[in-house]
Amino acid sequence: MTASLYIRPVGRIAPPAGAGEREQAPAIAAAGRVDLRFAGAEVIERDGASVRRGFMSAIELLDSSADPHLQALVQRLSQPRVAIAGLALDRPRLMGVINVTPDSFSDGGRYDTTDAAIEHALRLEAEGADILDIGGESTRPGADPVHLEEECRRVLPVIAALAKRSRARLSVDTRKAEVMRRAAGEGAHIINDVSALTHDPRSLSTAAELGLPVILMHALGDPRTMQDKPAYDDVVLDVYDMLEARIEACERAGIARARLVVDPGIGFGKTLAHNLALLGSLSVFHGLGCGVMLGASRKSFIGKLTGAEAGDRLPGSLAAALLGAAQGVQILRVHDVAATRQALAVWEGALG
Ligand code: HH2
Repeated sequence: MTASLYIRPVGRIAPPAGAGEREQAPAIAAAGRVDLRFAGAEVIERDGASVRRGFMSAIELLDSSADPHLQALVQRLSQPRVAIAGLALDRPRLMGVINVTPDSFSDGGRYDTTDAAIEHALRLEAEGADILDIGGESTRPGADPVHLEEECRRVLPVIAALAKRSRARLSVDTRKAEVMRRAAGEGAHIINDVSALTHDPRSLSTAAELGLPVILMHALGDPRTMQDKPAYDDVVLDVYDMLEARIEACERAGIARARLVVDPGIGFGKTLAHNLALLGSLSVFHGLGCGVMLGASRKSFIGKLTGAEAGDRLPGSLAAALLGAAQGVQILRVHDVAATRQALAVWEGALG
């Protein structure tokens, strides 16, 4: 077995005010972004059970005599990302959550009628959401699956109305190929699948045929059982490898890497320690050559750390969103759009 290589950019450098390109310190620019420059990277090599970690400065990483595998990885990490559904990934974008469900973990039953969901979506757009993520099946731990027709009944009228009334990109949060197909027919622009196109055997070919961008999220197992003692050798590297394998499956099915966004799946088959390790290492996922998304809003790891109930987790959610932005995450999936916009405005003012 050949060793696997990972690089995790560290030490973000704020752009010096007014400095020209040539005055800037040597840095690794991630995902083609001029504002996303790192002083170096943790370089990780995994060979079976052995994991070796070292640090390399940007100067060493950019040296043309460096190891060709390393050079290829730096190249993939650095190249600009293609726009997703016409949305440039050159800064953190906000995806507002619209749960048309009776049982979602933080807002179940609040927006489960078509009118309430549409009104909520338009409010989130007015607050600054670039994408509206419409879901009709809760995937919280222990949730029961929802029948196809019921899921369609929940999400399709909302998507159809928003396609006419909203300028935001619309994503459909589903694990079912037929929901993807019908949602695309109503005007959805993006597929968001928490099973990374594994739950439904037809979803890979359907997504390829529809030609829409796809968000591939990592989950360990099914929502009903995923929190039963989740275990990894190394959570960050295992999630990375699984996402890489799903990207390769998509490419074989005819979905180009440029159309994919990856998401480590906070809370999906992960303990508190797993979630925190992923949040601290998000920049490694740029090495997959796709846009990176984070969904940490109101999740239970915040409750486990602080004791806060789902409705009281905004401060923790904002901290997680900024952790993502600092590591170059391009899409932040959040329930509280206005508050996250404000937090990002302050942060971007200094670092963006
Ligand atoms: N989290 C949830 C649902 N969909 N999609 C992606 N890509 N990433 C996530 O982290 C993610 C997701 C769970 O949050 P929510 O929709 O608020 O809850 P529920 O599943 O109970 O409806």
